[in-house]
Amino acid sequence: MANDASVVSDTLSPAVSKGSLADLFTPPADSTLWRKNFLLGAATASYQIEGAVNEGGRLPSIWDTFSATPGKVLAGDTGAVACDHYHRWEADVEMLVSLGLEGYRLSIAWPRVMDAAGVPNRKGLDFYKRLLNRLKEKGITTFATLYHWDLPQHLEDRGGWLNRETAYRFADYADLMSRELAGTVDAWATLNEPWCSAYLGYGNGHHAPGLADHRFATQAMHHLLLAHGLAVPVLRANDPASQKGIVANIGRGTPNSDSAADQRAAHLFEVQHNAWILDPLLKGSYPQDLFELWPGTEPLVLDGDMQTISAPLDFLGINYYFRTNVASDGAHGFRDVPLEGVERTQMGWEVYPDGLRDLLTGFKKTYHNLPPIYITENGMASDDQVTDGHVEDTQRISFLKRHLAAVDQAIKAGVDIRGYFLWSLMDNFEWAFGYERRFGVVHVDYSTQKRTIKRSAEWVAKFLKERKARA
Ligand code: IFM
Repeated sequence: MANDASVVSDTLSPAVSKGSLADLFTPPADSTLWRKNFLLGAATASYQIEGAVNEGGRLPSIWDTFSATPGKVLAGDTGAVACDHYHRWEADVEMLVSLGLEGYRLSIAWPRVMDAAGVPNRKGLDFYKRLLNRLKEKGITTFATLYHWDLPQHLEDRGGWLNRETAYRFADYADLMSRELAGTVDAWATLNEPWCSAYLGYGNGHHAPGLADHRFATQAMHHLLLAHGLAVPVLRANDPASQKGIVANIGRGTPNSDSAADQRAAHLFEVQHNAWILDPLLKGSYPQDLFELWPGTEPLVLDGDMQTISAPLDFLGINYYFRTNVASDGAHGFRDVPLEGVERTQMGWEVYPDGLRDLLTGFKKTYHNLPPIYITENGMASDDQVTDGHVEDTQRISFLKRHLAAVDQAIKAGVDIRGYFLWSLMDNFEWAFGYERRFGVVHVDYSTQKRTIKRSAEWVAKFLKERKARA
């Protein structure tokens, strides 16, 4: 493949070897991140990197349909080619290994591995088998997510996540995957960010399938969580040695003033972003405040559902990106009040590492059964350019350092955090923002598919090399 990703752990670029930016990334000597059992890896997702949407018997997903609909994705971009990882996976694994990364979190495309009648697609299964086997051979710890938003279109045609039946089809899919891939996956995550699937997909329509009704969002969430709950025992039965969990994106909401109304608004923001998912999983019930925010949206819940949903987890994956400053909207809810003069990323998201620490320590107090945590995504987008073969993504180096410091603080405050995955290994299809927003620690030139290691990746590699040498 056209891959310029040099073996960076042996040949660091001069700026990095000289250590001129040392203070930007290297954690302090007393940081828990130096512990060699703290897993450091990178994450990706199938639709965002694979491409090859019509190859090997893959069926259409809701994101193929959505991105082909004019006006839904910036510049009309689609995941049809993406990073062409389906064809370039071997070089991409080499690149990951060359960076010294210890873990890789990927997702499996449901429409690639099963047809509408539930018949396995051998070609699709073989792709993931080869990939996961290679990662194992290379000593990489593998986290596989079963659902990172690419629902088969044929299921959406029957109601998607609004149809309870989809949860049972998901359990069948989890059964197939865990029988086929047992032994190659260290940790299974059922769902990635059910908040995004339910709210962005069915609540405000910014993501596929593009529906916009809060009643749809709460019902879709219930079926997503049910799908998770039905899948966990199946995964346990088929692949007992692996860990089983789920990945939630969490949001920090801070009040715009000390007023009781704004404090309440910040509370409701966090209920909508965090408790909506974490309460059913860890307490077995939905937070009633959610239905104050969205009156009349209680989902249909059948007997036994909440028990199924709240079965014990081996780990909880946490994805964190930014905070939102909010005020009361004068009625039942909140409105965003963007702060002036704060550091932001290419997404316009505020850089706010304390939010990660505060949420994690808060969850420890709220949920007495909080499972061990992996930060399964954290990172930032910047408008990165390749100049003379390099990408000077200094803001990202600083972002990563500050968020890793927040993780260290949370660990020191007693939260059991076992690892951290950068989002993302490489630039990729950023959903409604297409290819414009670059989250990778590796740059992708989409016209040639050339990969270029960014400075941030060099720094992570340097740290991992040093940590290995000290062990
Ligand atoms: O790119 C996404 C990813 O698919 C899910 N979590 C957030 C990332 C950045 O928006």
